[in-house]
Amino acid sequence: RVLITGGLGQLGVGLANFLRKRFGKDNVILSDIRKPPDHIFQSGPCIYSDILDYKNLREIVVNNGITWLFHYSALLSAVGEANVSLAKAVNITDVAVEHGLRLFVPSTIGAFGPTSPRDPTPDLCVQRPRTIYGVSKVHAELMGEYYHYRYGLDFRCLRYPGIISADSQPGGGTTDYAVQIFHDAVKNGKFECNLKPSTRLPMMYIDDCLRATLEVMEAPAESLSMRTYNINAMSFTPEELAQEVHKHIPEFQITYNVDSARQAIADGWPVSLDDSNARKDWKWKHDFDLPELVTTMLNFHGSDTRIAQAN
Ligand code: VAH
Repeated sequence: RVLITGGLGQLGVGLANFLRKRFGKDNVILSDIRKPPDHIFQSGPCIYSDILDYKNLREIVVNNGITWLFHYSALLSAVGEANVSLAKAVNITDVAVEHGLRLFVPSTIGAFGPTSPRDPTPDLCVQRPRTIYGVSKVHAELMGEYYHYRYGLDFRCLRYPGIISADSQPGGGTTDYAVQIFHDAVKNGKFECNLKPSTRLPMMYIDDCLRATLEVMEAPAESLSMRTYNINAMSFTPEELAQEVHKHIPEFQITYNVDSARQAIADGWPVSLDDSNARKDWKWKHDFDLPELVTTMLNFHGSDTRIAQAN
């Protein structure tokens, strides 16, 4: 059975729905330190644990016969800077080793920093992130790999680009603009962006992200030449995203009100990721490029009805 920590976050909800289709509703358990809203509670087993520590995680694993653990609880880049003490990693590797779990931990482009090669950023290079979020992700990568090589933990990790999803609110990240723009474009026909128009960042549609996560978890161990992989799909700027939205909503307007803290984070992140190892080892390939992303996101937000009304 599968446990997802941080299950109420932007990615946890999508991952639970995706894995429940694959493994059955009752075999995928969400846990979070926030109380699940009713519609989530009805979608399958949820555990509300007010603090995720070694003891209560071990109880959840033992009491529910967990074999796969997806550890998604984290504070994202921008909000983490406002709460450094809370953003420190919860160490779950001991529980995973003791119970022979296959452990997935998501990493991020945020695990790199301004001194990493930026375009493209390879899997193995200098990692000196300047956010506690990035530092905690490098810690998670190193701890997972240490436990793998020292104790045989079946640890797998993907460095995600900024993930764009329609059915969940952004969670305080630097790439959130690329999620919010769709809500605002359909609702108000305009959007105020908190990054500069020329800020190019790696991004990925959530369906590609969730499929990559399951594919690397199901890959035969002997096919993995590494335990932490970059995965890449597209890189775009707010200007390019706005131009693509404009093709669907002609009256759409973007304005800019730069948040200097987020801009400083974004300016230290990769422009694109070199994911050739993932493509070689477990046949990773993305499906969504920018045009498909925008069409899919706007359809989800019902922009077709808006365009129909406009015509
Ligand atoms: C953030 N959305 O912006 C997250 C993610 C790649 C960025 O880690 O912090």
